[in-house]
Amino acid sequence: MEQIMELGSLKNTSFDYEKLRHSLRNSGYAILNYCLSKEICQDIMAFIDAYPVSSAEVNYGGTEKRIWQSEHIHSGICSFGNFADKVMKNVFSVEVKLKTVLSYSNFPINDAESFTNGRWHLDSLRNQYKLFCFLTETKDTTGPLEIIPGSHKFIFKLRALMKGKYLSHSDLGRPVRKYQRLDDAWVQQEISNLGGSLPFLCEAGTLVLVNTSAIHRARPCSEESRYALCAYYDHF
Ligand SMILES: O=C(O)CCC(=O)C(=O)O
Ligand SMILES: [Fe+2]
Repeated sequence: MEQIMELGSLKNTSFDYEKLRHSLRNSGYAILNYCLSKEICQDIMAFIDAYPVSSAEVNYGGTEKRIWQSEHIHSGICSFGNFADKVMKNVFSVEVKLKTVLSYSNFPINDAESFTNGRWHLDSLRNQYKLFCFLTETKDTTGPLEIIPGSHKFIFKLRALMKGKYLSHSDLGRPVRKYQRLDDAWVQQEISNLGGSLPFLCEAGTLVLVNTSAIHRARPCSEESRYALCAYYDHF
């Protein structure tokens, strides 16, 4: 926190944690507005752009660039990581240390079906949390993170499991489970049943805490770009 203050990168540190907990419980996410300044967002974006492609993970035909363990490379990202740990402590009343901060950028994909379909997934069947920071204003067309609120609830997961939508016999011994790439047609039905999906359309510098056992995806980016940070945590 002290380091963040020194950097002058943090705009908003006072949150109604009870309200955040309530939103997480009921909807599977919580939004923390106006956390990082535009300046620090731009500085981190410049770092992502300058980072050699050869050392990054590249996906979606070269349109996604991912830098793992980036908190060890850039001091502003390190500060974000420290702040993320404090947010987790305040929300969950547990002392946790992040596993990594992923820094990444997305540019428009060509609309090959393999890049647009099959994106809905869960990270885990058990409750698990990630803290995202969007470094650019996110719009419908820039590939926002999208969640199906309510799909994190135990009863929803149990029903999906019983219908065989999350696990299948053939998952045994396979690296990818069924819930890591859900059936798009089934997800569309559940979106109607649960009252819609929610793309996070927000100002640059906004943080979103997500229970990633809810159904979610990165919507394909079709225009401009999206830059983000994501603090990863183990189950706790
Ligand atoms: O990039 C995104 O918006 C979401 C990616 C995702 O599914 C994840 O980090 O778990
Ligand atoms: Fe995910």
